[in-house]
Parts: sequence; C-alpha cells; structure tokens
Amino acid sequence: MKKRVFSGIQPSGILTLGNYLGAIKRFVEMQDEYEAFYCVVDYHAITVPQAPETLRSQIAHTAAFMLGAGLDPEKMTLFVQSDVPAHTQLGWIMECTASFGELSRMTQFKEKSEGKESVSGGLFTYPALMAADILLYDADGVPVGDDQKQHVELCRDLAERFNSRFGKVFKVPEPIIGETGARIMSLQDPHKKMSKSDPNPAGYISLGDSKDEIVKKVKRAVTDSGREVAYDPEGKPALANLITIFSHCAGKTIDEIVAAYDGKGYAEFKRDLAEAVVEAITPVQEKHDALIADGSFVQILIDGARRAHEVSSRVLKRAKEAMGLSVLLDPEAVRL
Ligand code: AQP
Repeated sequence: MKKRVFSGIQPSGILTLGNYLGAIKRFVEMQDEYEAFYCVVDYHAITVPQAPETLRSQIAHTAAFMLGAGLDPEKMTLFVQSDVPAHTQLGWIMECTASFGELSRMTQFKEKSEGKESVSGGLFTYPALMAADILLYDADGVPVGDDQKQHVELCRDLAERFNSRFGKVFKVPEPIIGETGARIMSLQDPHKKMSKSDPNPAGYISLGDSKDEIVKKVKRAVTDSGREVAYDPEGKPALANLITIFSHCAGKTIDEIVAAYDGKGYAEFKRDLAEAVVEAITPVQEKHDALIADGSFVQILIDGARRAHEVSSRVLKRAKEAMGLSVLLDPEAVRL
C-alpha cells in the first residue's frame, strides 16, 4: 500500500515563486509515489480579513495554479478545506488538546501578529486546525517548506497526547522538508521569507506576474555589496537567495551557477535569472489560464471534496468515539 501525504496551501493571495519551489513542485513529484491529499486551506486564509470576492477568486487561482504546476486529478485528491466539514470539527478537538503555552510559542503567530493592533483568535489557534487537517487523512508525511516545520512538530505532539489519553486514534506524521528551496526569501529583505501576503509586491514574484513584471522585480531585487557572484548565505544572504532561485528555476547546481558567472557582473546575472524564472513558470501560467478559461478545475474540486469527506469522516468518527462525544454515532452506548 502506498504511504499517504497531506499538505495545504492558503488562498491568502496569488501564489508566489516561494510556494511553487518550496511546496507545489514537490507535491507534483510526490503524487506518483504517495497517495496524496492536497488542500486549498481557505479557513486558514480567513485568520486575517479577506474580502469575499477576492477570497473566491484566490481559491480558484490557487487550485488552477496547483493543477497548472502538474497535479493530476487521476493521481491525487485536491479539494477546498471549507467543503469538508470534518476539518473544523476535529479542529475544535485539537484546540482543546493544545495548551495556550504551546500555541503562544508558534513563531508564525509572533511574526504575523507583531505590530498589529488587533489579531483574530483564529490566527492564534490556527496551528490546531492545521494539526486536524493533517491527522484527518492518517498522513504518514507532510511535505512543507521549512517555515511550517514547527507547526508539523506541534501536530505530532498533539497526536501523541491525544493517543496517550484516548488510545491509538491518530497516525503520527513526519514533516518532509526538501533540502533546497525549503525557504525562498523576499527579494527586498533576505531575512524575511517570500510571502504572498507581503504588502510590498516587490518582495515576491507571483505566479501571476507578467514577464515584464518579473524582469523589473529581479532588477530591483536587493543584492549585497561587491561585484562578484559568490554564494555566501551568511555574508551575502540576498545574493545567495537569488542564486538559490536561479538554481531551482534552471535545474542547475549552485556551483554551476557560480562558475557560469565567474568574472561577470550582477547585471548579466540578473538578466539571465529573470529569464530562468520566466521559463520555469510560463508553462504553469499557461495551464492555469486554460483551466480558468474552461472552468474544468471546479469539477476536480467537487470530486476531490467527496473523496476527502469519505476519508476524513471515518477518522473524525474514531476520534469522537474515543472521547465519548456524540449520541448519533452510537445511540445504544448512551443509554444509561
Ligand atoms: N518563501 C517560501 N519558501 C519556501 N516555501 C514556502 N512556502 C511558503 N512560503 C515559502 C511553503 O508553501 C506552502 C504553502 O504555504 P501557505 O500558503 O499555506 O502558508 P505560508 O507558509 O504562510 O505561505 P505564504 O506565502 O507566506 O502565505 P501568507 O503570506 O498568507 O502567510 C507551505 O508548505 C510553505 O512551507
């Protein structure tokens, strides 16, 4: 039997090159080897305010970009989180399993709430919902970028705690982190990861960007002082990030890129980098555009939600029974 993987992407903006290199490309590679469940996690996106029309369109674009990148409905299950009721139900159970202290330690909450006057309760508890998302599919592994590792560790802790209290209900999953491309950084600040919700669009390359926009963003990308194209993540983090992006997009090693620009300046390097990015994402954009035009992604999401519901409702039932919840699940058991 194939091992299972689960992973999700928030429709909190148009996907970035970071989402593509750090997550989606690997989702595609894994769909042959694993039984894969991939989810557009729209409940996670509403932890910050979203306008309804924008959210609807971001859900569509997220699904179409994932399919455009090569996810195949014959091989994997793609669905939208809010179409499958078990997610919020087990989400609540996981909130009650997690402690306030461990949720307070999540670095993403600290980063996203910093400097904000008001943050939603959901932003604080969302790692518990994420744990539920994963556990509902008895996932063996969770392919994520390095930024999500802490959340997968929390999911493991919650699964183990629940299992020790109520018996073995959940499979305890492992994070699957790619060696490279695990964290693509902002083009404007190499200490911040590239994020689709960055208020400064110059910081990210969106999968929706035109060729001209990509060329401009790469040209404007910060570099470190000096002239030499050298890979030094500590001393020259901005340049190292650009070399990493180049290496992924062109399918070459870091050493090959560095050797190719020996004695050449940043301008030539950036011109070729922009070209490599455009080449890497153009086929994804073309397939995305065709899926949006013919609307065929909608049926894929409907079929995916049915399949996800089948699997997740069985796991939810196990959890509720183990905890002593519900009358409907077993009416005889509650006759005292
Ligand atoms: N910069 C990145 N480099 C590598 N991987 C990344 N991922 C995100 N950014 C990078 C990976 O993409 C997957 C989906 O992430 P998500 O959309 O669920 O949430 P996120 O990690 O919070 O991504 P963003 O783009 O930064 O979204 P916003 O701006 O809404 O917070 C995950 O596997 C993640 O690791």
